[in-house]
Amino acid sequence: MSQHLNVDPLEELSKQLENDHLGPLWETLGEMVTKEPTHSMKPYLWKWQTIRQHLLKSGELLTVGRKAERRVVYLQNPSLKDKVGFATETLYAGIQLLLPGEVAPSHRHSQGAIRFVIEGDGAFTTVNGEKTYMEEGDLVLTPAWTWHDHGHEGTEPMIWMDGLDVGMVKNLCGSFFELFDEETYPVKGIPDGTISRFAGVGVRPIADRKGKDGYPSPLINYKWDNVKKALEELSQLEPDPFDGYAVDYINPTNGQSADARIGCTMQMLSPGMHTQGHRHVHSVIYHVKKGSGYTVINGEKYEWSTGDFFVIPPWHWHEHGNTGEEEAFLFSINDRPVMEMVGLEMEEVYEKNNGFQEVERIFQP
Ligand code: GTQ
Repeated sequence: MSQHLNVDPLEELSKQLENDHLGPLWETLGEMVTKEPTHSMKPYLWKWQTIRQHLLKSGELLTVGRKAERRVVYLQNPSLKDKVGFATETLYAGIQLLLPGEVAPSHRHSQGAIRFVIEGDGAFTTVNGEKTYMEEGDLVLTPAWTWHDHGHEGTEPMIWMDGLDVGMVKNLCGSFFELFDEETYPVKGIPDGTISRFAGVGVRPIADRKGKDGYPSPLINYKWDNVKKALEELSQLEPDPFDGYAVDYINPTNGQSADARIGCTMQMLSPGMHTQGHRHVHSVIYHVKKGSGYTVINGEKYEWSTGDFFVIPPWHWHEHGNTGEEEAFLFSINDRPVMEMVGLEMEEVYEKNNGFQEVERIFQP
């Protein structure tokens, strides 16, 4: 029968394969093994005033304690809206508010976390019993599976950024969480003791001679004054073509990334500086510590000023410009440590048009 002749036996096979939960690679190879990174994540920018306003409102409506363990408003990338807490496919950023006298109780999780202090002082974080005070611009680590709680001995609201590898851990199905039996973990030693033991004096307790892989980092607070000074010194030298004057936060015992999986970087752009475009596999969440300027991402201009957050997806062209009168400081977290660990990191320089993209659109949040 002619009907019989019309059936393509190969199509028929594909249908049968589907029924038996198998697949024909001759049809899908290009979709599975793409020529370059493809994904649905898009860039986005959040204005500081919007975030801050909602965060302060949450401060009026709830109290931090055992019921609401953390008061945090987090970035939800609209292109990843079905994935809770995804700013990129691998990284999360929250903005946390702690009021004087509040205690955010002790817990631990398999996600690594970093804090970058935005406003206020007098709050502290305790990491496995090491207590450290948080001042504006400090980077504080609470590495994966370390007990941590936050408290506030000051008089003004305290706001900081939380960076966690939420998407990475979610996608790798490795999330664990535990509450500590008591509200806070017992404090050992003197507050900020890890700063004197590990922050750049060139000495190390002999007990740390035979560290395993050096993680978690013993140093848990990277003070802003020191980082700022390092950048000022660096600015006497040639800038990096793509990032201006930039430093990575490192683990003093092994020279690697401060957090094992979350890369942390601070960069300074001089007034008028416009960096060259490039793209890489790792994704980035930026927080504008200070200044105003823009970042062009795949032809779209994202204009930023103090406090804003924005994200750069994997394999997207990007370049930065400082339009302010003073130095701009950009703090960022990235998943480069993992991309390097698994051998996936790649970088390409934008060569066309003298290294600057054509701006086709201006982003409106
Ligand atoms: O302060 O421990 O933004 O566990 C998300 C998860 C903050 C924290 C966040 C957390 C914390």
